[in-house]
Amino acid sequence: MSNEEWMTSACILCELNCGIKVQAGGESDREIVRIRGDEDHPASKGYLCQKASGLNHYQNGKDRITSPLRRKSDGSFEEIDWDTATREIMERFAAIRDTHGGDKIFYYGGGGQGNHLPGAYSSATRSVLGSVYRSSALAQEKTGEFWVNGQMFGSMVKGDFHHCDVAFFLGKNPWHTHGIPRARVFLRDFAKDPSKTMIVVDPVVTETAKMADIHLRVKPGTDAWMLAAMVAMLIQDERHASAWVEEHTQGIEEIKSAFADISVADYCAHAGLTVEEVRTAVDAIANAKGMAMFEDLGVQMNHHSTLISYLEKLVWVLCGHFGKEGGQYVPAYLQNIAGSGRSSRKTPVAKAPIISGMVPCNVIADEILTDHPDRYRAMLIESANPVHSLADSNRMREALRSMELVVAIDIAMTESAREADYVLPASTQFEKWEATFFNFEFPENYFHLRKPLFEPLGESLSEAEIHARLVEAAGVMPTELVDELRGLLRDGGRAAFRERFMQAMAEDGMVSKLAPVILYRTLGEVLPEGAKEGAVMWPLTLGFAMRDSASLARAGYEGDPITQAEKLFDAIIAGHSGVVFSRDDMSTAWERMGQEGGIQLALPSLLDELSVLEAGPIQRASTEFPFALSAGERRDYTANTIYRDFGWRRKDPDGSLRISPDDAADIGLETGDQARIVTAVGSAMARVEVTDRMLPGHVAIPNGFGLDNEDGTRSGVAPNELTSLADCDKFAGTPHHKFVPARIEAVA
Ligand SMILES: Nc1nc2c(c(=O)[nH]1)N[C@H]1C(S)=C(S)[C@@H](COP(=O)(O)OP(=O)(O)OC[C@H]3O[C@@H](n4cnc5c(=O)[nH]c(N)nc54)[C@H](O)[C@@H]3O)O[C@H]1N2
Ligand SMILES: Nc1nc2c(c(=O)[nH]1)N[C@H]1C(S)=C(S)[C@@H](COP(=O)(O)OP(=O)(O)OC[C@H]3O[C@@H](n4cnc5c(=O)[nH]c(N)nc54)[C@H](O)[C@@H]3O)O[C@H]1N2
Ligand code: SF4
Ligand SMILES: [Mo]
Repeated sequence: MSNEEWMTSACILCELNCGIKVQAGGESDREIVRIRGDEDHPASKGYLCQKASGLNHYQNGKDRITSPLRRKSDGSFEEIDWDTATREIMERFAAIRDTHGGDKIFYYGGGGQGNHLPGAYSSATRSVLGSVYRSSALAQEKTGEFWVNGQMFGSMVKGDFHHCDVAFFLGKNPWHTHGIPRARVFLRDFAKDPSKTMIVVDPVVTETAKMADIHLRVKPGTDAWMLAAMVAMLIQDERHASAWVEEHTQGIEEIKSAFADISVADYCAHAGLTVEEVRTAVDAIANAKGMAMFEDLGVQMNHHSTLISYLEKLVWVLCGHFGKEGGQYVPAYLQNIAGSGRSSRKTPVAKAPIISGMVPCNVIADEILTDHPDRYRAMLIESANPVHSLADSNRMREALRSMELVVAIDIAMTESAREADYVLPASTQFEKWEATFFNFEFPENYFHLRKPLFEPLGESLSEAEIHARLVEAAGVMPTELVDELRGLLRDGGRAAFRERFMQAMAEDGMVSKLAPVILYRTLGEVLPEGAKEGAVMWPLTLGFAMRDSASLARAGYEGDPITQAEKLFDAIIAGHSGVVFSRDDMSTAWERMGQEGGIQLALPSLLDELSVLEAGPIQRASTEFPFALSAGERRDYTANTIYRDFGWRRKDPDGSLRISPDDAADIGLETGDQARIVTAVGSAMARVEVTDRMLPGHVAIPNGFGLDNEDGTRSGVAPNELTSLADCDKFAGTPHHKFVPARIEAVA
């Protein structure tokens, strides 16, 4: 049976969240049987990649949980009802809060690639618990860059790829990982256009590198030397845009003195590149009308990552590629998931810097496995799988087991949920209204609230409902106010409701903190088409209208800010393919920059860090671990752990270990052989793929593999059984997953 109706939603496998059209069918009409791109989606415009066609493996995947679960004394789980679950969970959290302080209750997650509403609703529960420390996957990849952005620009920045004439991908393989809308169409068109230049810096001959005009095949882990050489070339040859720099930046004298004596020849050699290769790239950047940059995991999960984020930005700022077409801009946002980039607090035990409010992922286990009085004692995990995704899975498992209470909110029985005391079943992203805050497009930015395709399975609930119930179970939902607000919505409409709600927030701080669940229980109940979970968007549209009324007006929402916000909110609820909410030109980049006096070039702690480069990269060829293992490469059929079901993979079903022909010959390996990967923390067996994509000394395994099956077996290598907590960046604490010292052994 198949339902002919095409319903609208989005793919949830990467941050792009391309619009999809779906037909349901199969058993009880609950299967996704047909998927095509949604032409009406503002960014993807009908585009999809090959991964989206498997979305039924997410919706009807294995390991789905459909009832609240409680751990029994024998370690197994039993089903309980929601009232018991929410009551017991809040009683036990409250006991920990009252004895040790709410700051001992840690929150991890809040959303994956396609679902950011859980994080918005969970803030209510966290306020009730007094939980102040939190983290998410962003604190093992992006926080170093956020910190640099915060200091240089006072805001996040993005590259204007769709208008640039030079595109620079640094440790990024957009052919597979996207990161820009319609990535493959973009890359093909860009590569064909003789007036445009694509620069790719990657030790691997990736699909993207093959399309590049300039592929700098840097030695693994040495990007810092290459980028320092680039800055030095610009300074020493006086190639930088001096008039522009004079007008828009501060600190050029410090930069001149820091890079005056760097040996360009030595630094290029350290990176395994010739001076001519690097100079060709620098010439292209210096001569570009607009250069757009994307740095990603190849450098962000590698040595000197925060320094690299800084050097990379110096290269294009010195060439004037900010605030002009094809350069970098400051995006409009409804919810700023990147935060301020500031770091004003430290973690309670390890004293690690908290950037943009997030505890570095690599210290979480150490903050738990200690007798320090300030250790985290309980954890709420939501829409994340830290046992699988954070460094040193065994240590994370041990940390969770040692805690007084762990609660996981997930759709599936994951490696992390298995360590929890309670598991709460969330509806899938196709069973509730859901959205991502990962959109940062320019000159128009958009937002897409997706309508559910199916009823929730079993007893599962949306996170909005779960957090409302947790707050109610704690007895702190202001029920009189809720009733009053419901009455106002019924009789007086939105205006009277807004006035009373604003007044209540001004009078009582707790009302502001609980606002998401109060709105869900009031405004959410009267939204068209039952769009309950959309309620939390209402204050976000108001916030944007207050900050950026002009941008909203250019996008077609006229009137005073309140009128604009209400119009935008209604459009978001009604617009099932997404709506454009901002329309900018490059002058807005300058207006949005949170930095007085222009771009700050001189960041003293990172300029000091340049001295560590003087000694050159560490030589490891003759050590116990002679290889740099990239643990977690993205490939055709990887999508974090969103698909737990392996049936969707049409290639590389067990996730091969890629190795260069020279190394394979040395060790005595051929394609199809089994090899053992050994690191300082663990070992694993993998099938070998000999390929000249890889440089000698460099091997790679994919991410998202190694999920545990119910019967105790595991499919493929779980990368973080091999990675270490200690191996991380000294500024942001982000792990060196792309450079795990390893040994490869042939297995008879
Ligand atoms: N297919 C697919 N797409 C995805 C995802 C997925 O799981 N699967 N996940 C999404 C997520 S969460 C993220 S964060 C992004 C990540 O997107 P990317 O960062 O593009 O992904 P990776 O493949 O992890 O790493 C990028 C590149 O870094 C290179 N690299 C390794 N070592 C070095 C080095 O020393 N220097 C340099 N310059 N490069 C190096 C690798 O060869 C690789 O090509 O992808 C998103 N998109
Ligand atoms: N070694 C190594 N480790 C890595 C990486 C690497 O390259 N190498 N990459 C890292 C990166 S960049 C990232 S982003 C992380 C990703 O790792 P995580 O942030 O842990 O997230 P995902 O693997 O995306 O898993 C998302 C979780 O959300 C659940 N889920 C899906 N839909 C819903 C829903 O609607 N509600 C709820 N409550 N749950 C839902 C899924 O079942 C899954 O458990 O992994 C990181 N780990
Ligand atoms: S995985 Fe492919 S189809 Fe899905 S959102 Fe990303 S680019 Fe779009
Ligand atoms: Mo990521």
